[in-house]
Amino acid sequence: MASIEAMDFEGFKSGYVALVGKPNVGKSTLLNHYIGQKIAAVSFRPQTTRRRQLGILTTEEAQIIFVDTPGIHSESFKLSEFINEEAQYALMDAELILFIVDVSQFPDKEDEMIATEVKTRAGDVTRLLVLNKVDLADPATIESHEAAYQKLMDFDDSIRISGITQFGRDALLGRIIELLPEGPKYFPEDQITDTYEREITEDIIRAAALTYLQEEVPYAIFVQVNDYTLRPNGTRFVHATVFVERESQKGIVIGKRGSMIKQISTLARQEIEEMSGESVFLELQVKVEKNWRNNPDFLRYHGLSHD
Ligand SMILES: Nc1nc2c(ncn2[C@@H]2O[C@H](COP(=O)(O)OP(=O)(O)OP(=O)(O)O)[C@@H](O)[C@H]2O)c(=O)[nH]1
Ligand SMILES: [Mg+2]
Repeated sequence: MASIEAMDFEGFKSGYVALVGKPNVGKSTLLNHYIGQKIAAVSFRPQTTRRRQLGILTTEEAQIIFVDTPGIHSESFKLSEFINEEAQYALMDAELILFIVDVSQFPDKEDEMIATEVKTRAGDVTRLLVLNKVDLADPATIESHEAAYQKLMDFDDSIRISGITQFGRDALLGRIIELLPEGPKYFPEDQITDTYEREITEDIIRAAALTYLQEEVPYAIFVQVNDYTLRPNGTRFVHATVFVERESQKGIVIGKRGSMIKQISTLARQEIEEMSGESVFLELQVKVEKNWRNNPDFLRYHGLSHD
């Protein structure tokens, strides 16, 4: 039997494209744009994504398998190990790496840390520097910041884009397809992600909590969907538990006479409806699970551990 490399795919291209970069640079926003649907949770706060997630785009000429990753960061919870490993694994499997940065900001320690990860783990895989958020900076700033980012490693190419205003996004897609090797369709044409709606729903609820809660509280949250049932009247019934680490956080998440949890629930419900195209009834319950971010049993049970 012929090996995959030797087979003829008649010019069809395919491969895994890792989206890496520090938290909050716009990786998941870009993924949602290319897939044309909100499959990845986005928020204005860093560390919205906690797991690897595929976004699969199939066109006439190519199948691009985007791998969204959590931004590698330097906190020291047991949970952070999992988060950072998720990004590292994505690097090892990729055919192409998009190193995404926020060009409106000067590179910092976290950008350097990720650059080191890419250099040590990705071998000679093609690396594209994606300078995102050009809408937030003037040309002179972009110029000088780009020069600083270029120094992080030897990139094969660089491109300026905005995940919000469309600028450069089509050009980036074209460049990705050019750079991919010939290959098969790894996934059926109509499959757009490897993540079940149920898990996306968990991420959406967590992102809604990130949107409204302050400081450390939203990071102490873990969401588990317990019930995800389509009722005979066509409504999706969702029941989820919002875990926090301390009793005091529970009070904050619920808020005065339930005002905070109501806000979170309203935003989450709208986003779940947008994602699923169904009308949604969402019920949230808040529970304390002491210091779960450092609890190996809890993390393992909920799939947040590679041990
Ligand atoms: N102005 C501007 N904002 C952007 C752009 N791209 C993304 N954003 C915003 O940046 C914030 C973070 O976006 P995400 O897509 O969640 O970032 P991420 O890289 O996935 O972050 P993590 O999951 O935390 O690693 C959101 O508020 C986005 O709306 C852009 O090109 N311009
Ligand atoms: Mg993300």
